[in-house]
Amino acid sequence: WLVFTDLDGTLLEWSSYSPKIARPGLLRLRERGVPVVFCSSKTATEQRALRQELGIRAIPAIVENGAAIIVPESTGLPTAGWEPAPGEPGRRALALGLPVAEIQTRLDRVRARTGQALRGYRDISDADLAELTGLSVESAARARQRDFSETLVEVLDDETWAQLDAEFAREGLECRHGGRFHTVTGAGTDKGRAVRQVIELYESAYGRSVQSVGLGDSANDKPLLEAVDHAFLLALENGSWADLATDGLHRVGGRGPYGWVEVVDGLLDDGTDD
Ligand code: 2M8
Ligand code: MG
Ligand code: MG
Repeated sequence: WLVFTDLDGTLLEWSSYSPKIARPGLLRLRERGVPVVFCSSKTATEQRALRQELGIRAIPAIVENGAAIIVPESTGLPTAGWEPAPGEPGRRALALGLPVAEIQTRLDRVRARTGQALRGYRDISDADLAELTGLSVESAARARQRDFSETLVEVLDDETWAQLDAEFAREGLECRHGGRFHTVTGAGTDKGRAVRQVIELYESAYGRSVQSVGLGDSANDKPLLEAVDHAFLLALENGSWADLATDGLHRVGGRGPYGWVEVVDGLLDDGTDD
């Protein structure tokens, strides 16, 4: 097995961002040698802090909503031609989207054309973000260290977001909805593309095909769930599910990490190790 998991509202509790509920399942997967790849809007820095908290090392990471993949050299996965990951010794990075400076320039043009403020992480402080999210100020600082995306904190209705999508597309940008906020990357970037790439890395390293499992809770997880063999959509805080029209999706009754545990227990009981 190869497991791809979203973080907020999936592996992590929605309001506290705590990995406590999922932790034992993560450890059991690790004992069984099942790679668990974090696939999230979170930055490399945020994901590194979480791995450290959980004592997890040497695993690929899909960061900034699929805009980059980071792979430790020690995994032995084939990353020839990838760049050294900035600030992460011993890791290689593959950028799939646009650099953040370019995204900001294009967002400025959308601002000018639409008159929308498109308030994002660049416009607020670590303390502001901590207040908006319940993250600690240190965690908020890690969320703001973005290389390939900008998160918009603007509250707008669905119709306005849909109108903006056309403007983003004109600029070669893409905006994905993560539950709380909206993350803008280069067009053609999403969690699914990054997941397919990581599956290929493992398949070429193993010399055979692998069974992939995906877990998520929000609209930005749709491409992730479509890229895997076994897709699990976890319930939201309010007990309902995000409205994703995806074939073959398993809707899990448990909310966030409670659903995550149900799915992982099922996999582990299945007795399959590959
Ligand atoms: C953003 O991600 C969440 C979902 O994971 C969202 O889009 O609602 C990202 O900026 C992420 O880096 C940050 O940790 C999170 C904080 O809630 O918001
Ligand atoms: Mg989520
Ligand atoms: Mg396959």
